Amino acid sequence: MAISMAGLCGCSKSNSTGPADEKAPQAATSEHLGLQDTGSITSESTSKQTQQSASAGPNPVTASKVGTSAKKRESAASVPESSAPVAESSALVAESSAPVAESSAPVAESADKMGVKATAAPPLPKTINPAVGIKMIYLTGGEFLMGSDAGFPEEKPVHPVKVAPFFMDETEVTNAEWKKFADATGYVTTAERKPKFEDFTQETQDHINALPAAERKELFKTKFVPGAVIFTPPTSRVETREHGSFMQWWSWVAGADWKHPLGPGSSIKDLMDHPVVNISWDDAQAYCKWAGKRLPTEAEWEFAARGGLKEKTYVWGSQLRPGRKHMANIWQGEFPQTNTKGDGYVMSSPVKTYPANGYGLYDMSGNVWEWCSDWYHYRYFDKKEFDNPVGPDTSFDPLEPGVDKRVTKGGSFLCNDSYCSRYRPGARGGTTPDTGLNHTGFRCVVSVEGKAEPKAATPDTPATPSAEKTPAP
Ligand SMILES: [Ca+2]
Ligand SMILES: [Ca+2]
Repeated sequence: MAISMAGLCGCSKSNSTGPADEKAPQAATSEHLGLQDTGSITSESTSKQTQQSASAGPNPVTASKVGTSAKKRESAASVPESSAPVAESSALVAESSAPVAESSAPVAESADKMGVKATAAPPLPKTINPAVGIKMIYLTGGEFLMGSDAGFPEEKPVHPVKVAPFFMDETEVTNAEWKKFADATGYVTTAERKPKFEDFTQETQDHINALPAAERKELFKTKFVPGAVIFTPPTSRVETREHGSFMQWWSWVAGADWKHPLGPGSSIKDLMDHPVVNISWDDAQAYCKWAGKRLPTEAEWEFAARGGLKEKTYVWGSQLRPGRKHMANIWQGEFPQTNTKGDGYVMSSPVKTYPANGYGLYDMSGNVWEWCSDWYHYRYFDKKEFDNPVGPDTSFDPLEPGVDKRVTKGGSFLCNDSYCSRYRPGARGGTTPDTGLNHTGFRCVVSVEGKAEPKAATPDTPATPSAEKTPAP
């Protein structure tokens, strides 16, 4: 299935009682196509979600709404210049960074602040495409404690993990950087392609085939068109805890893609330094190949996000707003209908707007979710894999059995402390790899030449179909 609501805010209050309540349903569901009356695309569980969300009244995007949102975003006030956060621990601090072609040391400066001796970074691998303009930060690797025992069940247990040295992009890949790739290769993203009938599950295909001819024709004409899944705030208060309620703030928008982040009428003209969005995992993989880089493993991503801090709640420490300062682009106000824009942005923000973490990496919390290379399995941490883990061989999310997902990390501008707190480094998300969403982007890593590298990339398809039953809460 080419379209999924997977990896949506993916959140609910942290005091939820069980897996089924903890994340917004992330289905490759029929709602995206307005198929509420025509059946489920994926699973039994999806079918239930469809019924519930249909009764809750999905909130379709209109052209005028998209235009309004785009305007709001363009006029968003910028956040005051902020200084680097003070790290709380000196452990595992990266030494230096190296831009694409040369080496410099902005992170060495931050290491010095923490009283850690800086060491020279090895050269970047020559395989990196010289056209790429994103500076890379060298991370020495090492052991850290992954996950969070205070978070959602899928974040547990905290367990020691070791990662090898690697370089990571200083920022999320921006629209300007993605444009270089698109211009050089002519690559067409998932969101720009017309979904194919065969992309859908057999159940859905059968259902569509059973429709009256006229209805079927209309469906193909209006819904089987390129697009992406876009956040569309409801105009009135909604019950976020209700199962399937996420459909009230997510809509399939025809014509939404990386160049039109909110759909027709929106543009990236004034967003070139914002993270590229509506990029599927498959798209990110294509970019990585062109750039001579790769997606980070979940372990690498979390190691990097923690910035040398040990088991801290946030990538900058223990307090959400130290000194009342906004440390990341998240959501203020009552999600999803009211955003007070306390941090300056309702939607994405320019990369580097908020302070870097202890390793000199920006937006490791919030702004946009970031793809990792691993398959998502909500109980993967039970295996406690230690040495350069690359994720499970199979994917499983109890909310959507049968839907294979890749890991996303870091949360987004939609994450709210009162509803979703997945901007924490231990938090995890999962999204189907062929879905573009307007709160999801990515950044790349590259291994150090001659050093150990995570074992072979995880397979394109999980080793076995997801057949696990949803466990009892
Ligand atoms: Ca914000
Ligand atoms: Ca991010």
